[in-house]
Amino acid sequence: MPKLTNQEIAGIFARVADMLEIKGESIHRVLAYRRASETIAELPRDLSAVCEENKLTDLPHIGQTLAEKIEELLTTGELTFYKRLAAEVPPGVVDMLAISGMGPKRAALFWKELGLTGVGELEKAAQEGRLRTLPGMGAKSEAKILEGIQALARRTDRLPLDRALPAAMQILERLMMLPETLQGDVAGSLRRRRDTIGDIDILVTSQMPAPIMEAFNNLPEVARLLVSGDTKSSVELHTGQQVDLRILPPERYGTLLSYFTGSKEHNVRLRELALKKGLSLSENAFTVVETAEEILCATEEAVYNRLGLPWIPPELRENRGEIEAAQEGSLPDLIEMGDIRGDLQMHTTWSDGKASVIDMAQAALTLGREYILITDHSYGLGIVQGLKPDDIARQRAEIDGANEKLHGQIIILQGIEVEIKADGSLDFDDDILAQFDIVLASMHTGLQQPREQVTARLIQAIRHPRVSIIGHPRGRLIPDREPAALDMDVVLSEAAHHDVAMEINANPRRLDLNDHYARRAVELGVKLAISTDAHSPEQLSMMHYGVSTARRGWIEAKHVINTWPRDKLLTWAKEREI
Ligand code: DGT
Ligand code: CA
Ligand code: CA
Ligand code: ZN
Repeated sequence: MPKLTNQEIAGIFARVADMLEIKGESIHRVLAYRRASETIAELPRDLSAVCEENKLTDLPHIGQTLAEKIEELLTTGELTFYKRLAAEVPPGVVDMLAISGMGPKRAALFWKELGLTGVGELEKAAQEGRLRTLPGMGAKSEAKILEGIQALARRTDRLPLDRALPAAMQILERLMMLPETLQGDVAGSLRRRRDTIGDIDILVTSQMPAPIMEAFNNLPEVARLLVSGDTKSSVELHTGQQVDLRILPPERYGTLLSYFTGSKEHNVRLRELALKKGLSLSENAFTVVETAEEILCATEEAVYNRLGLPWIPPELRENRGEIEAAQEGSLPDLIEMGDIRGDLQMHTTWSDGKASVIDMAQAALTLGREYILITDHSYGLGIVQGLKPDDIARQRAEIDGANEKLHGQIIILQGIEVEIKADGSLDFDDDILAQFDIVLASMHTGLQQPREQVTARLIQAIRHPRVSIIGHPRGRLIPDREPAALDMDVVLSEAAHHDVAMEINANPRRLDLNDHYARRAVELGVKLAISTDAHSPEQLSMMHYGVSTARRGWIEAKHVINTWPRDKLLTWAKEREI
């Protein structure tokens, strides 16, 4: 019997937690299983090895009872407790919890009142209008469940960038430390910095691949080998991620890196160009079609130059016009981290942030920022402790004090993330908004409004004379929340007309605007802001995710207001106000 993997055991505990919750058991019991499941899912080593060392209870959230259940699973492949629960709560009812907005109480309600035991049955019942008659339900919540089911069908198991990138870098670093390794890079969608990642691709060069393969296949993070050969290997990590490794000698690195960076669509175009020159292109080399003679490329520059092109930055390699631009010599001069001078969205203990104004400023200073805009939430947003009108002067005094202490090394500006209410009006009146240096406006609730309504709502905020920036305009969250159904061409045209900047929120779970809409924004003449939305000092370093997204959107420094010197920024914000 093959031993259960960490992911399988984590999955069983997560389902136990769900079943207990549907049964209405105490929240402590539910949480015990849920936390244990998270511990196991994120554990970078083999759970059975920990078990053999008798160290299960050293793991966070694993006590004696849970350790015994893990042992039972590892030795028998089954869990009596799970089987007993599964006999009571149908598995299809547990599956309903994957629908966004569905809690255990509702799942239990649909099961007990209507006898529904699966997502399919639930969908049918919603379409027939049978859910709205239940207590606490209505036509609106019924429609929401239908939308949730459709979103579920679209959902993939691609990883958010911030889960894949650190894992990949850690593995690459280990391989780079081996004496046989000469060069190495993360390739694939990660190198192109897509917002979600299918699998991790790692490339290294060496004259002696065998010891590197051996080391890779035996990394403690590796759960099992999927494919293994002399120069390529695919493994699955304990965290469930797949990693592909390729090794070639350094004189072939250019073609290797180019091929495995992709995208597939970009590669197809490169191969067409090669064929026109009588060459075939693979990960190993160019080959002259007539003579079968190989032409090796040690660098990507050499690959592109052979095709008559300048090197193309990885973020552009999606066959969205970059080949034509390269041929015409009109590739964009993409924004870089070094262009960023300020950060225009962050939260402090004045709302839901974890750190004080000065702590945020000091952290931003070490990252090289010249100025920051503190943008705590306005108080109307029910879910957080927000800034009230009579807090503003006190916060200003604190900011002035911090600025004095910092002696101009970094300048702290006072802003606000004012809530755009469901009707499009703002949480604060005009005279209150006038007290801030720069006003950022965002929507956090009611994002499921119909297209016309939510578009009109955002446009009303864009037209407001005090609003300079719209925060995370579409409101998506990766992987859980679909963006608002905004008519983005209308929104962006309006932003261009009123000279309101649109944010690229650098939080890797938002990346909103995404690459596509950032590019469209700039085409329509809209300015952008790239901001971290940090809720702690550590999160200020997420800026690079936003910059990569901007690069994928063909954005140059001149399009982004926080690359400007502070005076220019403040003048712009003032002049915009009517
Ligand atoms: P992912 O993993 O789904 O996020 O996306 P990628 O782009 O990392 O795709 P992946 O891991 O399947 O392959 C890595 C790169 O290798 C891909 O971007 C281009 C290249 N590649 C893979 N399969 C093919 C293929 O069938 N044809 C061509 N031209 N290139 C391929
Ligand atoms: Ca990949
Ligand atoms: Ca791959
Ligand atoms: Zn926000």
